[in-house]
Amino acid sequence: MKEGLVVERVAQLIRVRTEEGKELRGIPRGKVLKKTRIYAGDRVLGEEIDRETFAIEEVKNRKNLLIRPPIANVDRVICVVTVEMPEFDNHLLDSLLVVYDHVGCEPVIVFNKVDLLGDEGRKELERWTEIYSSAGYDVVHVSAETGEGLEKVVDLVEGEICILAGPSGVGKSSILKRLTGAELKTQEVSEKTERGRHTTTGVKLLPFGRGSFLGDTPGFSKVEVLDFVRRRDVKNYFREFLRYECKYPDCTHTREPGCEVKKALAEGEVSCERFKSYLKMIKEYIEDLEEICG
Ligand SMILES: Nc1nc2c(ncn2[C@@H]2O[C@H](COP(=O)(O)OP(=O)(O)OP(=O)(O)O)[C@@H](O)[C@H]2O)c(=O)[nH]1
Ligand SMILES: [Mg+2]
Ligand SMILES: [Zn+2]
Repeated sequence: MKEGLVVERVAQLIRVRTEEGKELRGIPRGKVLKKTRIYAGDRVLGEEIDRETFAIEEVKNRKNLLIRPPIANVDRVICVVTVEMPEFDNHLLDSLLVVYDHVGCEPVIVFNKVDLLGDEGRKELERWTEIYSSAGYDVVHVSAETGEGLEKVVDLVEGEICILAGPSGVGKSSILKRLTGAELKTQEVSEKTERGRHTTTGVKLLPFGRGSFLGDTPGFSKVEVLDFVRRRDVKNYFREFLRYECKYPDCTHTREPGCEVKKALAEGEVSCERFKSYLKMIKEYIEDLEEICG
């Protein structure tokens, strides 16, 4: 049997890309459909039954399955944010980092629209870049307008399934267009709702870089971490906290004695912005926060 990747799923239409790069219409056998639905990102096994058709015999186990839009086996999430237009919301980014890490997608932080920044904006960009790089994330500066920096995004991924995520209006679709060269035929994957707005009804993964695939997602303005991650697990997805060993292994880094994370916070090794974001996520407050962070 041959292996293929489901690169498109729109209503009943499935498109499978074979290892040789041929795109065929995927027709799942009845026994497959009894077991599971088929999503973009699924790795499938089957036969090419004619020049246009790939009969799907089996769906391989998924590493993960993201919702909205449904995409399976996502290796990387490219978290797109901006300093300006729209204004940077660090708590929203931190929430994305936690939730995506939790489902097994390695995040990359991309600051887009750097072409818009003046001196003040540049300073902000550098400040946040320092905070996130020291926390242990890859941070890239790009402009979908000028194309600057996008090659660095390509360099970070190879043969991976990636998605673009982030707030509305930060330029996710513009980056997708730049990276894949594809003019997203929105009409093809959208339909007009009664309110006259276009909503995505299908999912498409586009090839880019060195054997990677990229999917777009719609923007959002809020992520409630506790809808996805248990409260006591949130601390495990603040990767800079993992460098410290507190007195109690289940330390929540709030009021426990012998907390090394709080010590690092007081010493400026852990960022106050990140720590405040953590407290907000777990809906906690500590009395000595002002004292430590000012
Ligand atoms: N100056 C500048 N404008 C940009 C850049 N990238 C995108 N834009 C503009 O920002 C606006 C929003 O871009 P989109 O690509 O639609 O943003 P999006 O993140 O896909 O938005 P949603 O789909 O609503 O989540 C558009 O008007 C783009 O032309 C950039 O690098 N620089
Ligand atoms: Mg978009
Ligand atoms: Zn602690």
